[in-house]
Amino acid sequence: MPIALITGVSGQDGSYLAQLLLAKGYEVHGIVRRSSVLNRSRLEQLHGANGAVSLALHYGDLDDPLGLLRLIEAVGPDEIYHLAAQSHVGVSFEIPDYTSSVTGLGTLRVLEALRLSGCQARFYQASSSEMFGSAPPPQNEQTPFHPRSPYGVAKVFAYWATVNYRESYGMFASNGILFNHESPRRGENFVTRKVTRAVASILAGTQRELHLGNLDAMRDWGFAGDYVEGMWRILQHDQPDDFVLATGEAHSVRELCEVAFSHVGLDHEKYVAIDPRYFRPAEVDFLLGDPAKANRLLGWTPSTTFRQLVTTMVDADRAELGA
Ligand code: NAP
Ligand code: F7E
Repeated sequence: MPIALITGVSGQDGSYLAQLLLAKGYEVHGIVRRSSVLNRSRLEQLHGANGAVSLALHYGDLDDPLGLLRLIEAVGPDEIYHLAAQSHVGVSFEIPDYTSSVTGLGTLRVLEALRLSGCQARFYQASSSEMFGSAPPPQNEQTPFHPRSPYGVAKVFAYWATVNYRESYGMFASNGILFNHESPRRGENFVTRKVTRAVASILAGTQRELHLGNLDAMRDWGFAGDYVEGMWRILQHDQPDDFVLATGEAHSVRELCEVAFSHVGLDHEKYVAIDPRYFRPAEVDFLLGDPAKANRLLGWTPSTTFRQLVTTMVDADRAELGA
């Protein structure tokens, strides 16, 4: 039975990936950080009928290099999926130092712990389309990076650290350069979930308006469940390499609002208000990925359309709020 270790297992992607790997017969270990209240709601799906969790959780933090080393030695994984990060772009402008440490240096710490352990695990780095920043669309593996936030800058560092450990030490270390991917498990302060949650709250009568920032930003939004399958395929490839995962289709934040509100018969223009608090010091205007390489070499294609994704998220939020 192959053994996988996931950092960031309590996050959106970590929970889908754990589910996928358990279904594939892996022994799955996840790293969680200590918090004053348990933050494992996304892992509830993994509870067995008797309430038992079928994956092993270990306390750890990207700020604790020796702890990471001890964990890798103890678990002895065949594959490491490094997903943990301070992942919010807007917040990264408010806490740039912390974001650089966790999202940038955190990757280096996992790579170095892996190297020192002597463990031969394959390593996956959760790289991001935010690295492309202001590079014109469409973006692929050859597109030069021009990050526009402390988060994007930290991800560029982590990307190159991964390439550098591959080239320096012959490690099987790969980057998945993933464009935005969403789900009903998406954090509530990312724009898709903020919108779908607002639609449900407005229907429930607990919210009157939705305050947003830049409605003109274009994003290539896919479904997280499809993207974790892509992560797995990247580590099953015969050699380490870097791959873009995207849908190849872009939509604006305004279109996102139109689809979400009209799904329940509401006109978004009556509810959406522009709030400058949500503008970023520098914006990424247009992300549109070209996933041809992943399609050709990994046989990966996304299965969910933009409309399916948004309406599924609205329906899930309605069900959760009883609206
Ligand atoms: P997410 O929901 O924000 O999850 C982030 C995970 O990292 C959580 O489990 C979080 O733990 C953990 N974490 C944060 N700081 C940590 C620390 N200091 N030590 C240990 N764990 C820590 O993010 P996601 O959407 O699943 O994304 C997964 C990865 O893919 C991230 O690296 C993200 O930057 C990257 N990415 C995401 C997208 C996307 O569209 N979703 C696209 C490209 C790349 P808590 O639960 O305790 O907060
Ligand atoms: O913003 C605009 C905002 O925060 C999308 C992360 O998973 O994907 C994600 O980063 C767009 C931006 O995602 C609001 O200005 C307008 O243009 O949902 P988001 P993101 O910044 O694209 C990448 C690939 C990652 O790697 C990241 O980890 O929507 N926008 N009004 C807003 N955004 C937010 N959050 N809130 C608003 O009110």
